[in-house]
Amino acid sequence: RREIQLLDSTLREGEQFAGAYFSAEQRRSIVSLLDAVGVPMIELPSPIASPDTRQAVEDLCALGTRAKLVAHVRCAEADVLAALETPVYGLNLFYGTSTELRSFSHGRRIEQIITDAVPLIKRVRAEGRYVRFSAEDAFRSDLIDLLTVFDAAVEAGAQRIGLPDTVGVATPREVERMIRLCAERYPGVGIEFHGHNDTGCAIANTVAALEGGADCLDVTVLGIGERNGIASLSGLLAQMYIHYPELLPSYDLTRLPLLDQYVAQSLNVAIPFNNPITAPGAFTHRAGIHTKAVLRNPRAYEILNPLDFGLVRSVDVGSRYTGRYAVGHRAVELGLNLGGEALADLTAALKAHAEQGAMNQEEVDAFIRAWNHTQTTSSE
Ligand code: HCA
Ligand code: CU
Repeated sequence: RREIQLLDSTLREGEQFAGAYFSAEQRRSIVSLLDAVGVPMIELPSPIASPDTRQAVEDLCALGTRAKLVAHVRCAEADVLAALETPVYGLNLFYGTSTELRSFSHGRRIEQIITDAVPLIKRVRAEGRYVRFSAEDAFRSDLIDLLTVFDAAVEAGAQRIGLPDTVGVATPREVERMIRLCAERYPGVGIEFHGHNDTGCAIANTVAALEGGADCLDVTVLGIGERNGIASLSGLLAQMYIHYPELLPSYDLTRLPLLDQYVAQSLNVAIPFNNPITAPGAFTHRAGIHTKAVLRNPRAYEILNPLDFGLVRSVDVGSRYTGRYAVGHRAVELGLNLGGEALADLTAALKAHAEQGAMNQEEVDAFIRAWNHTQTTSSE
């Protein structure tokens, strides 16, 4: 069976999200919740980033999670040595290889990148730790440069190579092609993809990487990260649940909502209205045609079963698009058994009322009760 690992980078990439800050307690809770969901790899910031971060890496390793914890580390000796002093499972090394990053960021030539990275990869391997080497901004890198650097990294012992779409420029087709090219060129070496969402393709690109042969996919909770972030854990899990359920046996998807809520709360933001699985309306059905079918069989308009995620579906009755099946269903829940004609009248009245604006559940219930009351009193 093919093994695909999700790598969650909420504590590293995620804390690069504008305004994000995770306290020591929040870092611990996030790692524990990720572990409960079953995410197999968790990326932590570089221990050299700050004294608190170094301490956090130590403390998080001490939690004894099932998930393997790796540190995200620049290809600089001091950074690597600091990470090796902590008990992390391995190091995720990275180095910018695009013309843009080579000119405007670190100013190094490809030969220099190799000279810097190779001894560090060997060093990490010599310590018996896992090492991944990624080429930052891979999708704007010259192909020959990219492969030259990867050849050297693999030769030096990197167990996985990473292709981040650092600026979110790639299309799904490009991603699939590049990943396949690398998977064929480096058999026996893992391939990791990390997709930014600048053009809204993060999840699509990450799925394309999976289809192209990647064995490690980077995500964060809610997709938080630099600028507008990367692929979200819930988005990837939704895709895998449908297309690759055999890859999810060790996950507990019912723990996902709590994780998303916890991270949203820690950031003081709401879960995005369009978030896969955990958006407030992700399992709310509204239009009459939809609700009629869903009340017969939810599969009509649901590809994900909310129960598998510990969630429930709801039927929104309070709109001008509502239908008599939905209204009748709610009326029954309120203890009213209306005949066909009465139901048609009630539905018409409710739709007319909703012309002035959407009604919430309480307003709908009050409306149905009041309508029923006038009916019964007027017929006396
Ligand atoms: C960063 C860049 C990075 C690294 C990804 C990786 C990216 O924020 O420093 O290590 O593979 O998007 O390129 O997140
Ligand atoms: Cu990134």
